[in-house]
Amino acid sequence: MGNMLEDYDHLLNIDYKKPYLFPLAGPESLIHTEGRRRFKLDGVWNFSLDVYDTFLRKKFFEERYHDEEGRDIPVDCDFDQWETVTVPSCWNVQKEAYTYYEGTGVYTRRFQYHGDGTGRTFLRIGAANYESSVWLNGEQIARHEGGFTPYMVEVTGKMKRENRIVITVDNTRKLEQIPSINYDWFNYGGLFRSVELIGTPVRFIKHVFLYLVPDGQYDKICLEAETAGFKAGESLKLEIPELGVAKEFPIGEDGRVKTVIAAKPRLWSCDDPYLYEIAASAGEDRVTDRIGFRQIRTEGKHIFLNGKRIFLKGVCCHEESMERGRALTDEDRLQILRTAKDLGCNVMRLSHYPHHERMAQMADELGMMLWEEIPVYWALMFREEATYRAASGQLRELILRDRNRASVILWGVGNENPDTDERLEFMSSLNKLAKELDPSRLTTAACLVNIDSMMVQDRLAEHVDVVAINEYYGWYYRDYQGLGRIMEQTKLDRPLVISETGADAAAGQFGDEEELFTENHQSKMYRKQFELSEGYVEGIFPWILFDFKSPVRMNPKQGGFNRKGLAAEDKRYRKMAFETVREYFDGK
Ligand code: GCB
Repeated sequence: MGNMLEDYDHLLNIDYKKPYLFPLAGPESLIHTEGRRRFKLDGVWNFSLDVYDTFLRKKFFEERYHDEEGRDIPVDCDFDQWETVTVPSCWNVQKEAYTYYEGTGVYTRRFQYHGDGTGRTFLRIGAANYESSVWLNGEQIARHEGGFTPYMVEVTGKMKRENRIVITVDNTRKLEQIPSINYDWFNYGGLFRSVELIGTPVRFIKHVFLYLVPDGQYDKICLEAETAGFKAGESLKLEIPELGVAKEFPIGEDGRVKTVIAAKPRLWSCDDPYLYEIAASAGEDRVTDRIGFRQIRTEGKHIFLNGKRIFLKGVCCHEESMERGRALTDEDRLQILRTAKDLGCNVMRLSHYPHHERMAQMADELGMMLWEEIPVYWALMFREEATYRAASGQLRELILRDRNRASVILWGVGNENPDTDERLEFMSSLNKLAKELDPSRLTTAACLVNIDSMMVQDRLAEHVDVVAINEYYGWYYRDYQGLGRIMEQTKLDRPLVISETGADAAAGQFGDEEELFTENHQSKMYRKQFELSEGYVEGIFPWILFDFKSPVRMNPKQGGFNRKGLAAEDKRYRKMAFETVREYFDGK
């Protein structure tokens, strides 16, 4: 039998992927990118769907057009002849025929490199959903899993004047992944965030993390930095000119600096989103950033920003455009943030996966708090090591990417996951990891409600700082009173927020308040929600700002869309409930 299998493998090349299981690039591949020399490789690339994985089976990455004797080899892969596409993008919106494609897509381009050979160069892929591999001049140099976080690989010495890069992206849903195979959003595939080269000196600053010491004194900033190539005792300089900070700190044996600096910054808040220019330098390296300082904390059942109790006037949002799929532009992001501002929000839940880092940068500038999360969503293979590795890797990558953004106040470690022992172990470990990596934020998760006892009952609730629940009284459960009972009966020692509530409404469909799918019903549902949760919760996040594509929504009224948006998917048409929520938030 064994031999037979080997024969088959030989004949059919069943295991063709094996040689390309290149070690995964993970969070340790990331370095601080703000304020560095960046050379974008975005723009026109050649592209092909690769339904049978021919790129690997036929080793197209070798790009051989001639044999050893110089004879022409007939090839099927003349990359330059392939269709062209703009990167970043999602193939699903490229051509109608690609809409529901799940599999591999191959992206490739040539580029020139004119480095002077003195420093180091890193390639950064902003995001590629889900698994991706990179070939540079015929050599595989990286592989990454996780569809929404960045990865990097050093390419120093690997570039010539003329280069060929190939990136394969595979969005096949698989059981052990994060998320797994079933979820309520559209599985866009592609190289949908920027590809760029980043230059550093030989010895460089790997990470800089600055935050207000969360002791309620507002007079100290903590600096955590990591360097590469420096000796113990050499120094790293931090400058925050507006605060009069210009100080050198010795680098430790481990290449790190961790220190507390006396400084009294003007505090960041939604009304006054004040940011400071900062610069860190060591040897020839210098990085800059714009950073706000604020404190977010809980005490008992309440949440405080800079010592002032706040109510989270939230809204959830997917990262999606009908024209561009998940590859949004800054204009799209501005429109989303402005719409949330119009709604009266002070916070957005960027559900259910890490959105582009520009979103947090823009939220920093505009004064919008954020809840960011990883797609630990519904049922997962909680027992599998690979699954935990994927989840913790994504969490680390997200935190490393966005931890200097004052706007981000909450790390979400999961959403509506069945309460088993394995899940508790899995998610409490993620929660612990978030706390270890970042002492300046709160953690949360959408926990479970027990519909027999009618209370929030979830063992994970003891671990997270803010307990959140998704509840759809008035929609999946028609009886609103259930919500009243849950609110009355739930006894927690920490803040409770409603992380989702909503009802589908087809834009422009009006009728009786009791009639499902009408804007009138959706609006009434929100009025009831606000009435019944009043006094029990520290925040509420309507589900959702805009209608979004989801193949699980098969009712003709939905037509492949989750219609719980307060506005339609065109981001322009606002439903009645938009005004209902706005009025409520106005009064809060
Ligand atoms: C939920 C999920 C969210 C869904 C929503 C719904 O609880 O967290 O992803 O889209 O319900 O519309 O059912």
